[in-house]
Amino acid sequence: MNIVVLTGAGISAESGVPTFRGADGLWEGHRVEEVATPEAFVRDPHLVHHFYNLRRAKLLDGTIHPNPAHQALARLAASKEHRLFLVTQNIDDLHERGGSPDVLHMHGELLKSRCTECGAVADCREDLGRASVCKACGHLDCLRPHVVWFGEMPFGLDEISVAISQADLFVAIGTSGNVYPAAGFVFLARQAGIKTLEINLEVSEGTRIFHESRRGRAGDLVPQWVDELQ
Ligand code: BV8
Repeated sequence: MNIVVLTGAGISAESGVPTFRGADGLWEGHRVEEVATPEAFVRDPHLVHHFYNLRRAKLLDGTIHPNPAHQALARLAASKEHRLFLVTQNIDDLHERGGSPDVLHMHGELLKSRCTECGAVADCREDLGRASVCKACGHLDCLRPHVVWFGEMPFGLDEISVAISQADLFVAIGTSGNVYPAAGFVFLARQAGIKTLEINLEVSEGTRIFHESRRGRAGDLVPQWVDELQ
């Protein structure tokens, strides 16, 4: 079976990565939608760098590890009976650390920087700031997190829609269905006549669109679901 899996912040929640709407989308009193935008970066680059530097440091402080849901998807990727296309909204590296070989980060990656002068994308495991220098072009004060902000075009949309059109099953795991275009993928799947399954802790914005919706923690339900497929 060809399976497309879309994951969101909920799959990393049990690993200790806070979700966006768990704290009703607030960070230090700012709405995430106000901090994660190109306008915010122009208006207050220090605030936006600080937002990502804190999250990057937390991801790298040794307390955050892949959970059984990440590991189950890696098992699915290795199975011979199925072809898995894994796309995540998350910018953490827990799918990779959980063993998934191919992960499409449609909203970018926290552990990468991008140069606004030359476009170079580089690994980034330390704080970024206005004093940062691009190793590719040598410019100063030109690095930003390699993440997709609100109002910016997500990565891989064509690849994702092709994968959905060729899939037998579309599964959304740990996402509230608030953010587009990711939240629209289930409609694409329904239009293509594909079976759709949601695995989520709570009822989401998209629950009623899915053929089946399983309520519970990803760490419990995803390994069960993958076992059912074997
Ligand atoms: C776009 C990276 C144009 C950065 C993120 C006005 C102006 C401009 C745009 C818009 C606008 N109005 C609407 C839009 C579109 C906008 C949008 O959707 N806004 C929302 C707020 C309405 N989208 C965009 O701007 C996108 N770009 O539209 O470009 C375009 C696009 C296509 C075609 C043509 C033009 C770009 C959006 C990307 C923004 N960047 N992340 C960063 O991380 O800092 S989004 C960020 O928030 C995440 O990546 C994620 O996508 C989203 C959070 O969503 P979830 O992952 O679902 O997380 P959430 O906390 O909401 O839910 C967690 C769920 O897990 C919950 O349901 C919970 O119950 C569940 N859960 C919790 N624990 C568990 C669990 N489930 C299972 N087990 C558990 N243990």
